[in-house]
Amino acid sequence: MSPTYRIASIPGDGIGPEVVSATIQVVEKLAQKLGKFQIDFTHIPWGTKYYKETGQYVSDDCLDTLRKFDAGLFGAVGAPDVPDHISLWGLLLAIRGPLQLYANVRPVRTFPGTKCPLNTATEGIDWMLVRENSEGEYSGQGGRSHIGQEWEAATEVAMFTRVAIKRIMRFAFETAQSRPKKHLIVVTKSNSMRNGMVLWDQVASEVSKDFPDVAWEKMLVDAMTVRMVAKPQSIDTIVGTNLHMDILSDLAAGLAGSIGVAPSSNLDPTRKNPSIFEPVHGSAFDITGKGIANPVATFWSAAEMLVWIGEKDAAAKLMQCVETVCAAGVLTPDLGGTANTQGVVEAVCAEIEK
Ligand code: GGG
Repeated sequence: MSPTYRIASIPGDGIGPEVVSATIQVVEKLAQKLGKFQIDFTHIPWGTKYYKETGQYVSDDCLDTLRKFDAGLFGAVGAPDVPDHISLWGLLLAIRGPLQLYANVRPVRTFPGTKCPLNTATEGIDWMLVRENSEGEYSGQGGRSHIGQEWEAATEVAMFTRVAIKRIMRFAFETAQSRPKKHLIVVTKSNSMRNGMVLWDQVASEVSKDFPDVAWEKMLVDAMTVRMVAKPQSIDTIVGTNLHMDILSDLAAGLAGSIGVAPSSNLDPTRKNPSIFEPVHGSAFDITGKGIANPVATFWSAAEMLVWIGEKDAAAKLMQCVETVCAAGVLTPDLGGTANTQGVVEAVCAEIEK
């Protein structure tokens, strides 16, 4: 009997519902065409509308709700009339940390239809970015005092634990080991940040001993930005902290051509909890409702989800169809095309049908 996968669909805010709806259409088409598995999407209404109705971004039982699914497909979070730290902590960060989705994996490569904005040296990018996703600068520690007064103060504590560094480092070395170049760059700021970042360097060195076939090096995050622009071919897998990799992955997506095609996976490598897949981009209120959002980042995120749940062939077929459509010039305006979101969906579905 063919398996049925239960997927939580959390479209969220802004263009999230547009790109998630587009993706459900192509994944359902793929499942129907291949006939090897069923996929059952359940809509979960968390987001800013839910917040305005209930006072919170997610339900009280959100973690147990998600645990009923094999995986989640997320859209975006953020609204013009709610402070970003309220929406981000209310939704995404209320899930990633508590579910211990500690490995945020962001593949970046030049994609058919994208143009590298800087120079041709960035063509042929094929990087794997691994972001620690459970602590660091996103640990939620800190506070404000003397609010509104001249001597107002605020702290934002970056908390790093040996356990969390070790598990993300092992994951990163394993990821690098599985790739042809077997090369890993460990990004820190251990010259000025002399506690947590030095612990990162130490743990990297310890873990590396179990991976003698992986060539690795340390790099300061500021120098890494220059290397990404100037020597992109010298990079394969990169691992770094929650904040550093959030920033570097946007830079990487921009260098490869567009954040509109950049996917991400929030993984629990222990598989105790469902992993959640989402485009790197946010809610993009400037284009919400215009029907022109690029669905490719979410298609690619769904392909990563299919790999994770065990449907590698389906994932490969989906990516091949998406790349064929993009190479044929069916592109949304962010890539210089004239197609709308539904036009891309229909082109990909037609390619799946062939
Ligand atoms: N689809 C991802 C999304 O909505 N991201 C919003 C955002 O601001 N994320 C910040 C982060 O991942 O740290």
